[in-house]
Amino acid sequence: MTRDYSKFLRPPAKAGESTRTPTILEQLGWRPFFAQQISTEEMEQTPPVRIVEVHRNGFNVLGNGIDTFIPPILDATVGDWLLLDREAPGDSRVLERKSVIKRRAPGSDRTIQLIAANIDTAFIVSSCNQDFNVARLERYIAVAFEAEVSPVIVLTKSDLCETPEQFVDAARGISDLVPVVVLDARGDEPQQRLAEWCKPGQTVAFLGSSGVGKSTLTNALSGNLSIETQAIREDDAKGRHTTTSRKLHVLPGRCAVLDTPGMRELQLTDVETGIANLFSDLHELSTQCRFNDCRHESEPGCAVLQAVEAGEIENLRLRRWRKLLAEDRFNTSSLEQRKAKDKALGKLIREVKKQGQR
Ligand SMILES: Nc1nc2c(ncn2[C@@H]2O[C@H](COP(=O)(O)OP(=O)(O)O)[C@@H](O)[C@H]2O)c(=O)[nH]1
Ligand SMILES: [Mg+2]
Ligand SMILES: [Zn+2]
Repeated sequence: MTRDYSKFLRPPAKAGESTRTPTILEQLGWRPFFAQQISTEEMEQTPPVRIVEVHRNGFNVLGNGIDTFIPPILDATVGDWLLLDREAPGDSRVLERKSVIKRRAPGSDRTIQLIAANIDTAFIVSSCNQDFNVARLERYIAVAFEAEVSPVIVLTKSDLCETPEQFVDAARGISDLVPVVVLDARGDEPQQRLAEWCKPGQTVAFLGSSGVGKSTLTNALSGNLSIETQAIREDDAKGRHTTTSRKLHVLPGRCAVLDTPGMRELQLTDVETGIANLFSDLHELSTQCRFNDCRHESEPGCAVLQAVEAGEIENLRLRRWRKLLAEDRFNTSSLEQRKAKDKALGKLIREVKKQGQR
């Protein structure tokens, strides 16, 4: 009897594909963009590690032969690459990011909350039920565009819906730049349908409201890490929070996957470019308005309103665009005022200290 060893052999390489097994760092998402930022010497003295888990009192980091817990570092977030300072881990340097997803923190003090760094693809998840909301999807897409992360809309619970096409059509109408996938998040479907974005070395994140299937999708991709998912009541489509901390699951031979807790609100801040990318047609038109600061409400010579009147642009879409622009302007300006205030206060404190030293 001859044995079949074929399954132990690697499949033949396709043209342009390297046969080399990715290193541990590469599997964690390491790539030339980060390597370029450091010297060989630094690489040896302060080895790169990636933040894979965020807790109140610190971070879990992974590297080549490193799996450790370090104190929190200001302004670092899950997905960040650090140069690990072994003596003083809390002083480790954060490498420049390829991308960062952020929002305005909930509450009244309008600060920025970092959601994740160095994500390649953001799967924006909604289910084919009452959760589906074009305005909400647009919000996430604008944030992804601004962060320079590629958004993909994932519509879950196709199995519970009689007419998923209706949701797919509405999602496809949002932007030509955003692919749409509809699936049952349980079982094998996600592995196949999301494979294109989940190659080794890639980092993907699931974003969206609670109960839409983010943890179920993470489970499906990882082939059963048994991440807690929770039953949802059919009548009101409301899920409860089950994911408390953000965790990047590094799947050997596959991608790294970030599951996030459902965000009750995704408030925009500093996403002018993201909004312009998403509503590129409206943005383009607005450059032809008579007034530079046209708000496209009732101003004379407004090219946007003219296009709406001519039936070229949907009025509801115009309204959603205006709402996002106004929100972004408001949050961004108050953030700048705050920064200016903090700066002034810092200066005052330094001067008082100086006087005290005299
Ligand atoms: N039938 C069906 N149930 C799903 C699907 N996706 C998620 N669920 C269920 O919806 C509930 C909430 O899912 P979960 O992954 O915890 O949502 P998360 O809050 O976004 O992480 C769980 O009971 C899942 O089993 C799907 O595509 N089809
Ligand atoms: Mg979850
Ligand atoms: Zn206008």
